[in-house]
Amino acid sequence: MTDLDKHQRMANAIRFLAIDAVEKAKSGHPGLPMGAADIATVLFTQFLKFDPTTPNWADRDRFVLSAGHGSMLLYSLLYLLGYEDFSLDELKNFRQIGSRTAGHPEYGHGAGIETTTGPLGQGLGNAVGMAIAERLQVERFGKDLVDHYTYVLAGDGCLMEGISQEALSLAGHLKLNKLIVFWDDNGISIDGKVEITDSTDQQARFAASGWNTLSVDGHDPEAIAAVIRQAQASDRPTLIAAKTTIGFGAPTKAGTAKVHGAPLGAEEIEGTRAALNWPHQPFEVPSDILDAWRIAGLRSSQAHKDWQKRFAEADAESRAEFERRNRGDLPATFTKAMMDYKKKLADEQPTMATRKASEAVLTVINEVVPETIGGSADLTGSNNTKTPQTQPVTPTDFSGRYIHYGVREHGMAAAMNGMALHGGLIPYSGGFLIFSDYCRPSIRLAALMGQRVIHVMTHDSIGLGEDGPTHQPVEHFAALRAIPNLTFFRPADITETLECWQLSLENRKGPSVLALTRQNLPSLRKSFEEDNFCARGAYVLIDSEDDAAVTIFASGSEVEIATDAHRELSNAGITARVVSVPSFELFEAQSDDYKADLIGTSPVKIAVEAGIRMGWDRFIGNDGAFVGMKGFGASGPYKELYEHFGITKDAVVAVAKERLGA
Ligand SMILES: Cc1ncc(C[n+]2csc(CCOP(=O)(O)OP(=O)(O)O)c2C)c(N)n1
Repeated sequence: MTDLDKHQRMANAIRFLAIDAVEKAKSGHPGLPMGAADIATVLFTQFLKFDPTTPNWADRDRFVLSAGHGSMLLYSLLYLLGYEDFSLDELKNFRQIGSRTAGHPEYGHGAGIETTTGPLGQGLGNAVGMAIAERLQVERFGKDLVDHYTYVLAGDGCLMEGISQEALSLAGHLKLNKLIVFWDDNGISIDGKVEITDSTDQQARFAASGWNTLSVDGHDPEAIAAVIRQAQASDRPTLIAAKTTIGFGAPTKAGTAKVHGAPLGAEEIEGTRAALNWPHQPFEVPSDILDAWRIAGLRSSQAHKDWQKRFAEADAESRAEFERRNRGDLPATFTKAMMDYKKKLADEQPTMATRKASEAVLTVINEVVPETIGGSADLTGSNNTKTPQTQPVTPTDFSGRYIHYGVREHGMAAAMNGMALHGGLIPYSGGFLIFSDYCRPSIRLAALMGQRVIHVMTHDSIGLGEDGPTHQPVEHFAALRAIPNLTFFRPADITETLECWQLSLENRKGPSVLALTRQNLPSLRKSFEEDNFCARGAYVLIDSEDDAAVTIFASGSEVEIATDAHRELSNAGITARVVSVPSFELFEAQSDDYKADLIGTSPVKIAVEAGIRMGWDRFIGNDGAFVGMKGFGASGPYKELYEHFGITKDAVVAVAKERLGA
């Protein structure tokens, strides 16, 4: 058997596993795996550094299947290479409930899947973050411990999505030379030929953003190997435009949209078996070919051993620190630093905007947690995410800890996911809360994947004032609270800001959003408490000795309004309590008893939040009173806007009195 024969039979093993699994599931996407099998075979058998026996080896090369619909390409590879989590039975259970082989690759379903993909373009964005992470970690731990590539397979769809522009221009700017993207240039998407919708010169586009661009016949293994070698030597990220035929080998459907996302059908499969000379039963891989794949799986075991040796020889401090950061543990000094600062705040009772409070807290955090990587989407001075410890990362210097992401919220959030997935880093970002809409798909994926990324989102309501309704979040609290496994925080003062930061960092299993104000807020927590009150999601800030006639629930900047109203109600002889609600999600996680006690039995329940009502009925019931927004905001000085929209102490007092008949 010639090398070429062997290559083709190995690639055909991928093709037929994909064909057979899609056929058995009666759904899926055979076209991409069939078209990209040659690229994948060359990459995985000759270049990619990985060890199936230790899938999470920190210095492995990363492979991201950005075109996640081609999931059977990845599952076939993982099975053939000998990854334990991907048995033949798993492939036979493709797309079934509980299998590791979901419709699209799901991070956490099995070791070997580096990220969840399916929403096109996200994988490309993640890969940029992974490549940034690699460069950052090289600066911190040296080439002996960190030296890997990030490879991506992206389709036409990934490149058409807007996120691709943010991702590629960021990567080009940062000169991420160890990022290598294969573009599966098959000219086909779902509606037919790509030319019916797009006529971009993709290579010119990438080149314009500082990429190295190469092209290759995606079915010629020698040419593919040569082009990867060239890409590896580049001083810039590389796009490899690989001309392929979607559904390669299918006699009537190859090269057409028919093979993109539907089973081939018995007749076409028979024809494909004949055309590719693959006379085997469904899911059968001849033993010589399976052996060849398994041997390919062992290819990097020596590289892994060498790495282990270098790791063992590293100094004890670097070893311990490398392992701690990769495990995701916070440093032992973290809790004490936070406690000390909390005590100081209780003494000093500062008045400041929570965005400023966040900066003050971050200055404490960044001193003791060296793995945080800050940033902002061109709003550094507004988001207050940069502290003295975080010098900017530049194309030539990755020793810094602060990324100027540019005006690229979506690219930023996707890259942050990639950094978190890479391991060893805790990314946090800055942006305006209103533009959470611009990066929501990546935030959702962070939640789905259970990744610790922290989004500082400032200018969180009409309280931002003059910039007006285009910049004033109204529905965003509700929209973010709706994402499962995302913790949305809206702290009311500096102490709550500290507590919410602490909770965000301690939550390894999901992302957090901190919604922070532009306007000043007083300290509302009057005494030092070791307990993290925000951990309960909602807590009684001001209690009443007797059964309270009124309970006022509020979040963020409106807690001040609630406390002012409380004072006036008390003066009028009306018993009231104030509940601060920094996080709906953490409240829901409390015991039923806690929740029932907290909501209480006041005949009048009022919620105050400068957003829409959605979600607050949980606290105040259908018949509760809501003081907040009903529609979009307006442009004007913020105090006047609060008056204009009736979100005031007087409004709260008035509704309380009216309902009490007082
Ligand atoms: C953000 C997003 N929009 C739409 C889809 C639905 N979708 C899945 S694949 C696809 C076409 C992709 O075409 P291409 O990347 O060329 O893949 P190929 O046809 O080569 O497999 C579309 C629109 C998606 N998965 N993600």
